[in-house]
Amino acid sequence: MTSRTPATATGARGSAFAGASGGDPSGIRDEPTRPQDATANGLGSGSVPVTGITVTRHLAAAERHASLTADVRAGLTANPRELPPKWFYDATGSLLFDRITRLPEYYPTRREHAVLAANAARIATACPATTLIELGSGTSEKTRLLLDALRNAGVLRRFVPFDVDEETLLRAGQEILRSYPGTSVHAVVGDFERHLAFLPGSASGDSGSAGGVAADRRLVAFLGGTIGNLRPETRGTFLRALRDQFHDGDALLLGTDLVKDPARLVAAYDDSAGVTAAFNRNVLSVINRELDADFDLRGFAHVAAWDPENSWIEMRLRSVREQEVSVRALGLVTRFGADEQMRTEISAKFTLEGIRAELAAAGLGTSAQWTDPDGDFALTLAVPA
Ligand code: AVJ
Repeated sequence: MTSRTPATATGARGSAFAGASGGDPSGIRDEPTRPQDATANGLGSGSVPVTGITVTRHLAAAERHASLTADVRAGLTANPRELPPKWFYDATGSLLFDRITRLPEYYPTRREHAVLAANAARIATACPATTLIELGSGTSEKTRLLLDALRNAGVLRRFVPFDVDEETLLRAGQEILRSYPGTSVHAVVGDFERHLAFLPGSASGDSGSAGGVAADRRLVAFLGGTIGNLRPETRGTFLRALRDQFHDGDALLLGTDLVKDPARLVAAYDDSAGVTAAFNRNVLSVINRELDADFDLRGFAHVAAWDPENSWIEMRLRSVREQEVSVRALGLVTRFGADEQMRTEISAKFTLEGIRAELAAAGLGTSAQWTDPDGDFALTLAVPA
């Protein structure tokens, strides 16, 4: 198809991945989509029209599928079994998460919003960034608080949402384009555990000149407490990778949920309306659909537990009976014992000192730290030490 957008960097994926381990990422194409490419974004029906958004794809559908396949094979054959939380977020999972953020028990989103609303202007003063990069977007309301503050400071030029899900990115990008005329949007489809080296404006992944952005100062926002999905070692690797590509003036804004009464923590992950339970089981629907499996969702119960040793909430799925599951795409048939539990997510909870120590270990100095009045949630602003 001649109308296919050149921004479909499928052919460049190989070099993007080679680049991730030190190769040359120059094969990545970053080109603005054109109006006639409106429906040619590879999303098929239900796709979002794209105009004026530059898209960089590190993670095309085939790569995503290979990654899911590997994760599910490893996870279902491990003992105990475990599935990574990133696979919750298909269209249904993203909608369910959105409902979670409005549940009475799920305080983190509201608390973080409050801390951000109270301090956005200070953040923009401390880091007058021309580019706002948001890792794991879909938090558009909070994004707007930051974009407004940077716009009011007169510095904002570009918004870079970075997410695994292209549809989410494009939808968010369109809305931002509409509300912030004059601001360019450069969406990056990728996995922040693997493609961090290619943030726009960095030495290796720069496309800043193409977007007309020079002397780029970047604020990287990683909000929602999503860093808590990573184990401590992985957090260290991630923070170090981020720090390694920071220039002077760049900063990280990190949102983290804080340790509190375990009853409140557990309630936030086991709401009375059962939305979190549906969100948890949704990973089985994703596997059923994408890997031709036959998980019976009614055969798995939602479990949320506080682990004080590791300081994290764990979500698990408990097989309510002995049952056999077939994952045809893997040629795998596997038996779950009655009451067998499979971990689907960890969500770490932090202390203010603990956050500063983890950042310091990665070469990042804390320049400011704020919480909501109740001390439920923290925002930390950090710069290269
Ligand atoms: C989006 C990863 C921050 O860990 O609180 C919400 C996901 N899981 N309820 C979190 C989630 C269950 C959420 N994060």
